[in-house]
Amino acid sequence: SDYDLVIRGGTVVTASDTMKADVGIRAGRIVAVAESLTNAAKAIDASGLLVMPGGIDSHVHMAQPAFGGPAMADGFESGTRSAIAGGTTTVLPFALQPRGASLRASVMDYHKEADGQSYCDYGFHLIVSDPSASVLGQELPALVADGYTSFKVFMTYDDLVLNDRQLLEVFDCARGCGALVMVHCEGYDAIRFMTERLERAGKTAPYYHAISRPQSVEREATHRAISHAELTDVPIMVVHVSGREPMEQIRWAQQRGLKVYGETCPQYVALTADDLKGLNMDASGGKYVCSPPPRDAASWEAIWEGIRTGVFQTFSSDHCPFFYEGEMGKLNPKARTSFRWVPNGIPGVETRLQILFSKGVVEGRISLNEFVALTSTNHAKMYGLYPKKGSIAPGFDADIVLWDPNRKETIRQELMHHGADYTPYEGLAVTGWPVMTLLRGKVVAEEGKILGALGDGGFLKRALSPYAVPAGGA
Ligand code: DUC
Ligand code: ZN
Ligand code: ZN
Ligand code: ZN
Repeated sequence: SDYDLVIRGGTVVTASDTMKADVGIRAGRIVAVAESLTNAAKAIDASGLLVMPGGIDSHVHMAQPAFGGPAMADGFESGTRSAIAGGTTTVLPFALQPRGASLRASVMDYHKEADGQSYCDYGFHLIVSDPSASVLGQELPALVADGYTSFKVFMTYDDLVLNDRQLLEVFDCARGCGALVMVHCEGYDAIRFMTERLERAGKTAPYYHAISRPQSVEREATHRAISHAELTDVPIMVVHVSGREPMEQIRWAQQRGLKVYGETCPQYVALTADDLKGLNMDASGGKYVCSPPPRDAASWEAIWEGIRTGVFQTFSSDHCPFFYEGEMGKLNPKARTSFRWVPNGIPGVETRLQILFSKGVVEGRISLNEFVALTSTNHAKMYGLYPKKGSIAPGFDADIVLWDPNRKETIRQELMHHGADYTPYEGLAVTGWPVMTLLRGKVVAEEGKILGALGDGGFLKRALSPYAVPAGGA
């Protein structure tokens, strides 16, 4: 036969086109997209379904230790299981460098966790917390050359924060080695000041997490990162943008011709600070603690404006799961004393596509093609995985999600495959659901059942991002 597998009768959607077509797969790759393909060893009937590139989630956390706090609820086994169940076939988690540690040794720790223990393909961004001379002079450039072509830096958190001088040094290094820099834009001192003031006033419930880091704190840091990027002529990706104020800073930079990119996430169009509100330490507010915090309904509209007008290139989950109950939980004894000790992050790798499809496509805010761009294609292009991942065309890996655009479902914990003991989207009604997920031509999930094997997922050595080329040239 000509094909190992043909996906027949579906509507193929890419970032640019929507077409009735069959998809022919051989040796794990797409080899044909045509009106009618025959002579296949096996066929899957996709009539009534959308045939889209598998999701690429370029912002997830798995097996990442939370400093002094509880362990993350997902390692690679449960985290990537959750990904494929939700139609995502590639994830880009972070390999975090603890201060004082070698960057290379840190990356190897994450490989130990992931290799042979993943259901989907994965690459790693680095997190640089200690930009010493040897890290910037040797380790980082060597790792970039080895396919870890992007890294994240933080403007807050005691264990991660870089000062302005360090940010500039790191940006300059990225310029030299062609890495794409992701920046967590929230200002350390402002958060510290607000947190201590709130605690002194006895305002320690989860809701005050949002009060401790309002949009102005995110806006200021976003502007500062942009200024440093301009000074060093280095492109940056501002991750997890929560509302109008930081969005407008990015738009302002883009309109001035600076290479500043933006990412946003489901929590910024589906949750609000009110979800954290009025609830004491025993109530559910702790389930929504993430940073930046979810804002309000007006912010949702600002985020949609940014999505529609191209301010944001990627829609990622920022999957960062912690347990809610029990010893390991967000509201463990220490976290009960103040929001300050509640680990920041929520699960979401399995629900990203449904939320964007439902609120975006079904509610008429974005096209099907924009959906594919925001959930897959743009991630591949931004992070050096294109043209291997991110589209349905000859030559691409056969990473595919078959999607029922009419399926009505209510997101709830019992449907989830993650390690966490809750979903922050419990009770959210959505239209559109993944029916089947294929990784390199193999059916790895179907109707919530995991058919793939642990170890099906492989490490992705990534090319340099074309988006990381400085405005002034390489
Ligand atoms: N930043 C992230 O990217 N994820 C979770 C928490 C945070 O601060
Ligand atoms: Zn460098
Ligand atoms: Zn962050
Ligand atoms: Zn994150």
